[in-house]
Amino acid sequence: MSSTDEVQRIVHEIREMKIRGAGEIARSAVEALLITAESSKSNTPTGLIDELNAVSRLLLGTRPTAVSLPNGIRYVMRRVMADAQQGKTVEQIRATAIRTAQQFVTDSLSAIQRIGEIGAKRISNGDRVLTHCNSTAVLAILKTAWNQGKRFEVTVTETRPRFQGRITARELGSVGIPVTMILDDAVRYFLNKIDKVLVGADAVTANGALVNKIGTSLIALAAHEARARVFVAAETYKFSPETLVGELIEIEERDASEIIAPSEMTQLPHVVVRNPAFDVTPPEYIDLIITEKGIIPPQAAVLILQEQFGSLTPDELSEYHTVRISEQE
Ligand code: RUB
Repeated sequence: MSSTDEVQRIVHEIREMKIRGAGEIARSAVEALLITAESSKSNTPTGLIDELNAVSRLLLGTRPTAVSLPNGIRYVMRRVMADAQQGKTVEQIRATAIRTAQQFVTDSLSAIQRIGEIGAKRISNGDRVLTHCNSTAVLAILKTAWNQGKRFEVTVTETRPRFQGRITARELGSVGIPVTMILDDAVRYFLNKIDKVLVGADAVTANGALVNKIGTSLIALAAHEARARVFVAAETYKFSPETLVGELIEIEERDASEIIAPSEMTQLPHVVVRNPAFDVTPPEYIDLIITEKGIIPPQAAVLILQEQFGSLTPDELSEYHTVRISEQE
C-alpha cells in the first residue's frame, strides 16, 4: 500500500469507526502525520508543511467530538511550525514531525498505563462497577486491579446503536472478570446494586464537564440519585483547550440508518430520527477524574488546561476548532 493510500485508509477507518475510541483515534491520526512526513518528496519547508496541513485537515474532518484528535495534531504541528519559524531545513522539520509523532504515541500509551495504576487504587474487593461503551483507559484500570488480585464484578451496558459494550464485555471476560451485560435502558433498574460508575472521555471541558458516549449523562444522573460514585478515566490530551476561550464541543450526529433501516424509515414518512453519538455530563455529577497526572476533582480541569496550553494565544487555542467546524459544513 502506498503512503497516500495508507493515510487515506486511516482517514476512512476513523470516519467509519473501524478505528474508534478517543485515544486510538488520536494515535492513528498522529501516525498519519508521521507517514506523511516520512514519505513526502517536498524539498522545501513550505512544501512539507502544506502536505502536513492538508492531511491534518482531512483528519480533523473525520469525527468532530474527540478532542484528542486536534490535540494530537496540535502536539506535532506546533513543534513543526516552531522549527519553520526558526528557519530550519526541510530535513530538520521532517525529523521533528517524525520524532514528535512517535513521542505522542509513546506518551499516550504510558498515560493509559499510569491511569490503570492510579485508578486501580480506587477499585476495592467486592466492588460492583458499571461501565458504558468501550474505553481503553477504563479497561486499563479494571485489568490492573484484577491483576493485583482484587475481586469485583462489572456491569456493562450494550451501548446502542453500535454495541461497543460487547467489546468491553469480551475484553473483561477474557481475563476472567465477571461481567453482566444489560440494556442501556436498564441502568436505573440495576443501579441500587452498583458501587461505582467508571467511564472514559472523548473530551473534558474547562469547567470540568465530560463529553462521552451518548447515555453517559443519563447514567451519571441516575448514579447521583442512587449515591453511586462516578469516576472518569481521561488522559490529559482529552482536555479541550478550545473551551478555555468559550468554544463549545461539537457533538457528532451520525446517520439515522445506525438506528433504523432505511427501508423501515420509508414507512414512517413524518418521523425524524436523531442519532447524536455523545452527550455532556455536568461536573456536579462527576466525583473525580483519573488522569495520568493524578486524580483531580472536575473543577480542577481548568488547571490542567492552563498548565498545558497557558502559553497559547486565544487564536492558537481555537485554530483547530475553527478548521474542524468548517470541515463539518
Ligand atoms: C467511544 C467512547 C469512549 C471514549 C474513551 O466512542 O465514547 O468512552 O472515546 O475511550 P466511539 P478511550 O466508539 O463512538 O468512538 O479511553 O479508549 O480513549
